[in-house]
Amino acid sequence: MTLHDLPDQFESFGDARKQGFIAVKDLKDQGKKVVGNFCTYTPVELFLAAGAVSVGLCAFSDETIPEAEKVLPGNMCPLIKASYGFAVTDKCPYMYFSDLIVGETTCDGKKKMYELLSDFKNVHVMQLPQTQKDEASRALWYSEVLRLKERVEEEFGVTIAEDDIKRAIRLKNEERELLKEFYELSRAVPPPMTGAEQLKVLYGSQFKFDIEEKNKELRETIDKLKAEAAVGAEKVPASSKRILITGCPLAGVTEKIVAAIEESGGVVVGYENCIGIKPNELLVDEEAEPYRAIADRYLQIGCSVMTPNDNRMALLSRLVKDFKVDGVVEMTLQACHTYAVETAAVRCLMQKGNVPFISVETDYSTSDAAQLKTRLGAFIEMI
Ligand code: BJ8
Repeated sequence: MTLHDLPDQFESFGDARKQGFIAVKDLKDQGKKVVGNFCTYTPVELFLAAGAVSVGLCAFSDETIPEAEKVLPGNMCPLIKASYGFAVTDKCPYMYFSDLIVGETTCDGKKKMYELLSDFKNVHVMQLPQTQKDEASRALWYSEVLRLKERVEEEFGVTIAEDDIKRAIRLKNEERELLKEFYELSRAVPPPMTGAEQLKVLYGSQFKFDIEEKNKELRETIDKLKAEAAVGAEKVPASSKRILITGCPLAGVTEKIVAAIEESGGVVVGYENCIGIKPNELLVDEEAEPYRAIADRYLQIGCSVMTPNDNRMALLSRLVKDFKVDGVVEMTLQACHTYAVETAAVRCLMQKGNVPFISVETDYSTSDAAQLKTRLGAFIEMI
């Protein structure tokens, strides 16, 4: 499917990334500050409260990997190499326009890459605790949120007032609630959209910078899908095997996984990973002290860099039931050790629930597309 084939309710999100390049340049021309980030742990409410624009940086193509490998080891996660490659070549307009780049000490590769990035970009690294349940972790992360607030205020010459941060929290919560309402439409049997269409909206929504406008468009998209379902439109055969995707972030070239599933009689009903459900399930408590509420919310994200990572397991168990899942496909990126090791725990969880499970490892090349199609096709056939 090309972007131009998208039904109109998905169209505006289909080319949002491309349009976002123009939009971010316009915003810079208007004097807006831009903050680039790489990860779901980044508390973007702080940037919005400071009047800055928050952008997700380019990390999903192999285009700049050869350049990155002049510095980074070849046997490293492609997401890290791509991120660094886009920075070093200045081929990512979002990176180019960023006044500040915020990263976190998530996996080893990322935190070491940030050191190199700091040599030529303005980088702030948050010290992310690696466990979620103890008070010391909670206190550390809270202090890191406050340290980021100070950095943003100093960098942009602003003071974030209580009303600013509360408004930013409200807006982001609204966006998350709308995204949740959107992807939960696929709990229906059959779902009202394919997984490829769902992904266009989830990924595309990251490149719309006016949140109020984005929320309006999300509302329209949801309403159109609901209206179509109400008149009995069936876009996906009811017999399609319902697949939940988990693992590393998936977009760009790794959409080959979605294509392999959906060309083999499956339909992706949900994305548990950082492109879909994981970043949107939790809300920031609007009644609590804002910075404490932000810190507590972000620290609960179930990424494999946490030990133990019970929150991912709890979320997966719930999603399998809620989305009436027939099978779970995990995608790990080559040399992502935390997700690769955690595969054993996810497999065990699925075995206990009698849920078919497969884990595939890939990178940002297209050379394994046929092999993935064979493996995922066989998986769907045996469900
Ligand atoms: S919250 S998933 S966005 S860290 S794939 S770079 S973990 S070696 S991307 Fe991630 Fe934040 Fe977690 Fe989400 Fe390292 Fe693994 Fe590469 Fe990864």
